[in-house]
Amino acid sequence: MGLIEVADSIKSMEIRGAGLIARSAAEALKQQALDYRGNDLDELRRRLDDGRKALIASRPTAISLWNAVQATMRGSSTVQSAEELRSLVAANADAFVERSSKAVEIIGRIGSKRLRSGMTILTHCNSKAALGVIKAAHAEGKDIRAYATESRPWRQGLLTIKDLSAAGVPTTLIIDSAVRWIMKEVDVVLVGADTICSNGAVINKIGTSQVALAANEARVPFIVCAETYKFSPKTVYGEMVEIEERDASEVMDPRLIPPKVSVRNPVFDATPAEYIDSIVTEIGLISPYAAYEVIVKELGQESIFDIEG
Ligand code: RUB
Repeated sequence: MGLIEVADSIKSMEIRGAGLIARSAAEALKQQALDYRGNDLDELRRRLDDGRKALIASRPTAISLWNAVQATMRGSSTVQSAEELRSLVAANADAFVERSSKAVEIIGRIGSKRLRSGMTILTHCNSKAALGVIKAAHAEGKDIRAYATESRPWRQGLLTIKDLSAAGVPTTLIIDSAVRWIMKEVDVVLVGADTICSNGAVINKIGTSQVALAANEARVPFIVCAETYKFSPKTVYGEMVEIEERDASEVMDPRLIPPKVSVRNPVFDATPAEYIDSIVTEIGLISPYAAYEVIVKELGQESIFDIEG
């Protein structure tokens, strides 16, 4: 798949989930670099810059995508030749993909310590990081079960139940509006993240904040599972996270919308830090209020002041 096809597949959600879109973007930039066989450094820079922009524009909310592109292009402004740039981009992309995949495993190991036999977990949408925790606990022999929300309109919950079923975890599917009713049977909520802001707010699939409210009311711990490249240097710099609104046709057939009626389809929302018990990352289990430190330590002070594009 060429870079533009990858960007299109991210836009159309054939490639989805904040971790996977980040890894796919890094790999697409690597391929773009390797596909250019010439020796013109400026030409290769132009191609990579166009590619970088197309990837970043493909989905606006997940900072994982932006962080992946930054990590892949790191150091590229100082290279002296096209060959050097090709090798640098390829090595950066490989390192990012390896680190990202390892992070999901480590999050599974750390997060599973918070799950005990007899627990019921509720998860929303389809997060590899959150499901990794549930699957790790199950693989360790813990007798746990899960509730998965449907996650309208895309119904990513159907992917979640398939994944948990394949791992052998007893799982029940519920519609999104059943969350508050079911919460009295739930011991812990585990969700993923697309972006974590410097003030500890977590941006994830639409409906996540409602799940957090219901969990808070029922005194059920709400835990976020996220790799450190889901933390946003841009928010330290004061930027607001753009919440993607997708086409209304994903919610209902436009031909059936009655006159005077409009349909909106915001696909992410923000859960404030006060509703979040903890965030499981590959560098450990942290408070949402430690988000700033994670950004500085893991993504580097310079990432905060180098936010072009
Ligand atoms: C997916 C979603 C997931 C996060 C984290 O939204 O909100 O919870 O991306 O996923 P969409 P992961 O389906 O719109 O991409 O843990 O797999 O990175």
